[in-house]
Amino acid sequence: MIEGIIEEIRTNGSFLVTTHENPDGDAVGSSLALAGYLKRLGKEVTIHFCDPVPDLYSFLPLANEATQALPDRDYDVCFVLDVGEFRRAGKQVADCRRIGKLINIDHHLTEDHFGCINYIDPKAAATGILVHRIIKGAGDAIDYETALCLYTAIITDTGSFRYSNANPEAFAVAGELVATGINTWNIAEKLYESQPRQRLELLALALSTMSISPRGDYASITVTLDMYEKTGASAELTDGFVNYPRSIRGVEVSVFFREINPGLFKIGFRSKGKVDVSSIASAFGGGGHHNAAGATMTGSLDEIKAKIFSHLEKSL
Ligand SMILES: [Mn+2]
Repeated sequence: MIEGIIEEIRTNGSFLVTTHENPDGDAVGSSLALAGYLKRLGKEVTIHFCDPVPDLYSFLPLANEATQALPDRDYDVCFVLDVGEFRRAGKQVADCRRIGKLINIDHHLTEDHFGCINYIDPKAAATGILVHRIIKGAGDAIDYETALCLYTAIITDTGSFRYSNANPEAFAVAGELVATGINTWNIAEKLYESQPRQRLELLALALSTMSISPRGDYASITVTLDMYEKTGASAELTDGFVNYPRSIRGVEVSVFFREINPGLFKIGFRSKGKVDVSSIASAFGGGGHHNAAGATMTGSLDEIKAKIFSHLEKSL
């Protein structure tokens, strides 16, 4: 599999590198690492993300080169990274006939094998791990810039090595990346110690809504539209809020109610591992993974909470 990808890199000249909408650390890090590697080989590379690179990751090399407008030209090869379903790469890529041969590199459990080559390994902690395998497989070294990107990909997708996907390979690759001279504290500071104050102000309001079930096995928090107004925070700053109720001792499932529009709510579910929250989310028309899932519901907040809590009372 890797040999086929290395052969495509060797024999082609122009590459498009893209990832999913609302890109996370692995999406940005793995894409920029691969793009930088291709550039080092003297290839012509366009980095296209359908959404802007979040501020949090703007310190990564080449982050400023990511373009939201897909150039109107032909490419030999299009690398699609960290994308479980092709439509998540955005409409421009999905509709384009000029992007060349599709190579799908991913670690999600997925049925959507949309590439000519599909290098999918759900055991890999991050897509960044797969990019590392490709560069090493080609016999090339990992330089400092690539290491910055790949380390960011790995620590964000493993929750700083806390999640169960942090396997021996993730630690081994991280060790190799650190040996290139990257400063892990600097990266951690950029990712976790540089929050906008509005995020903490919004979190304070959200935590004040916390409710815990009678048995103490699930807990929830809520963010409403007026909280954004009060704090000046935007919706993207709620990233990670859903983890707070889960961190309570005894809580197996956390629920995060987020108002999108009046009467329209996104509900995020997180599990500590014993409960499959994807089946809970699918009972409400949503979906996801064992430990992380979501649904969208309409109605009043009280109605929606009553429906979800009664489902949880019965199913946990
Ligand atoms: Mn990922």
